[in-house]
Amino acid sequence: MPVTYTRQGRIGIITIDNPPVNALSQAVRAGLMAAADAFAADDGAEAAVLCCAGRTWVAGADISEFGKPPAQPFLPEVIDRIEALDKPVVAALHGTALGGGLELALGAHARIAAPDTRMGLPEVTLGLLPGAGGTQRLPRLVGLEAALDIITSARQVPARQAADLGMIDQVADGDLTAAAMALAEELAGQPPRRTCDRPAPAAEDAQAEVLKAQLARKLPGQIAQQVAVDTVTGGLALPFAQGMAQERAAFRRLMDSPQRAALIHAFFAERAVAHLPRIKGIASRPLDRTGVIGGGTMGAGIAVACLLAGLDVTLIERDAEAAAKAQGTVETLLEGAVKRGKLAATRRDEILSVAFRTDTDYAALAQADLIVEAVFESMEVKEQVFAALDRVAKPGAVLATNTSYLNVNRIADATSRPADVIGLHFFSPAHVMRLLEVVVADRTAPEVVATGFALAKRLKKIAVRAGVCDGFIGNRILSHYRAAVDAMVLDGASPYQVDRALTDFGFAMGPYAVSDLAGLDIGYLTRQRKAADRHPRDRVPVFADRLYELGRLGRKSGRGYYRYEGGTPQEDPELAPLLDQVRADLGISPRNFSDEEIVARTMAAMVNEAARVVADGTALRPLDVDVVMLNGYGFPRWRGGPMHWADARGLDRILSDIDRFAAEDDHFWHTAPLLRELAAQGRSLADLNGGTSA
Ligand code: 3H9
Repeated sequence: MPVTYTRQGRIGIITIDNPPVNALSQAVRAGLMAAADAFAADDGAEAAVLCCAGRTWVAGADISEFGKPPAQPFLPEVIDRIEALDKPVVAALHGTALGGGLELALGAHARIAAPDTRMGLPEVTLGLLPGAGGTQRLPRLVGLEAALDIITSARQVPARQAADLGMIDQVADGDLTAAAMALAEELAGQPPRRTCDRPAPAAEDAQAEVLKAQLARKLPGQIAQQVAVDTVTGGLALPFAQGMAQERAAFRRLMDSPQRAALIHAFFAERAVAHLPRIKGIASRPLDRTGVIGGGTMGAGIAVACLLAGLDVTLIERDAEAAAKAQGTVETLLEGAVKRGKLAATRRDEILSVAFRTDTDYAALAQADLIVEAVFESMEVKEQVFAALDRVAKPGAVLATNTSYLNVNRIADATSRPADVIGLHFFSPAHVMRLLEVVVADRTAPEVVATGFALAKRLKKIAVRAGVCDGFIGNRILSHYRAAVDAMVLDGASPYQVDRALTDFGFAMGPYAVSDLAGLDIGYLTRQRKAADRHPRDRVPVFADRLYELGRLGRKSGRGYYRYEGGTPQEDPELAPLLDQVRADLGISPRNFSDEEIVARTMAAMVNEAARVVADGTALRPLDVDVVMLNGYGFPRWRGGPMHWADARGLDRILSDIDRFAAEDDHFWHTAPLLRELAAQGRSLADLNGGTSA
């Protein structure tokens, strides 16, 4: 029984107990209806407390029911039933009161919350809007501006702020249940204060249009926020019941949208990546004391990520000067966290005096539980570092490399303890980016893998397991679609058009703006490294080499594909003649590409390589690829990731695109056998997301 009704004196107690997060499944909704009836019929009860067992108040509707046929009773009816009761109900909140959970509380007649409770309406992050009265009840409690902010930003409001806004009546100091019972005693016998009876704030169309325009600029392509603004403001001009009907209609429309399907796929995929059969039930090793080798951008970022998570960090540099520089970088990054309000200044001081130190001697790592190497990307250098670590690290220490493409098996061979070696591929800036590829080498021990995942959890990052290959999941796929993009530029497309077409598709940045940000030297050095393995038919982006040779290294030199006078990127008229010259030298007659073709080629290349990455086990499932591309490569979340996008577009259409492109270049374009097999069997990539034994 997920919902129970009991009574203590003259106070009825309705308890929801549906682990892990008390989601409002059909059984909970039915249970709440029955409990409301029981309370109404209980003549001994003059008020009730509605509370939740476990770690949190209701965190929302049961998302796993979305996309399936809806089952009665529907949540708005359940909340209406509670609100319509003629005896007061006090909602006692703790943990996270989110979505339908907060809406349930808004339908109660009073709200009290434990001090660390957080409340919000995050539905827009799932491509939805609050569909159980949130668009109509919240503005009646907190006013229009605050309601629109909370609904469109999806932010979680802390309890004290919620009390100041009028969202809740009280913050409970001390025991929540006792405080809720006391409030119920106080209200017992009084008529219930129904939120729906409060006057609606006036809504101004002009204000709504300004907000919608701001949201369209900030979140291009996303529809839920736009519909939410219209639903809040449109509904407030109507009587409550009609406002609710309008909300319901808008919610249903969004429920049927591909964006909703994509965003909910992303939600569950980000949780599924942590479920690995190979480490189920395996305890991780300790990871309180960490070591970082190398204090460049990456090493310092990793150190700061660990420090912000409360870990102890010793950072090793080659000499005192480099160590002082690394110390400075770490201090600057921490200062940034203080400025952004993420870290108290006193905590920063404490971290710097107690938890962080630099050293030039590997011996300082003798007690470290986990050591991450972030030195120059060269196998020789890494082998030396790991041989040295092997000499000083304590038995059982996890030895991790942050390489972004090198063979982790070879790095492990440099030690006498390959079972302790793993790849932990952070993304730059490491203290900000949420993705962590956990690269499992042939002999990595399961508890070392479990420690990689435990570290990610501690750092509040999303870990995805990857197999060993050049570039692992993300960079391998990137280098393939990047080749397709560069080939288009060789054949006549402008880098600016490519960037525009792909940002219009929804990417956070275009590939050439990304090159400028990363520095053109990075791509140049990669091409040099791979030059010996190059096939005569590989298309080399000679224009990128030319830019590098001209010292146009991107943002850091003020000029790359774009010019950066005053910091903002501007198209550079000198680029077109340079490209024309390169094409003439190569004997290419340039042609035009439509934006649609740019997207089709980029996506076909991405999906094709991703299918190979899944087929050879580098990624466990298609969903692992999606999580990597969403969190490390700026893929639009509302498209769900390349694998989800491929299913939505149809594998047949992608195959026919690849066949068409292969007719021109059958060296680059080879259909991944997995795509052909799935299409022939009428199956989708999502069919591979289920059980895996790896
Ligand atoms: C809504 O409410 C619509 C209404 O307006 C209208 C309806 C008519 N449902 O994240 P965690 C699972 S839309 C089902 O790892 P944490 C999750 O999959 C909803 N399952 O823990 C995971 O399962 P597993 C609006 C859910 O402590 C487990 O719980 N609400 C739901 O890091 C633990 O989750 C939201 O969008 C759910 N609603 O974070 C809130 N929520 O262990 C979504 C969680 O098998 N949830 N699960 O992988 C969250 O933001 C976080 O889960 C929360 C806990 C902050 C609650």
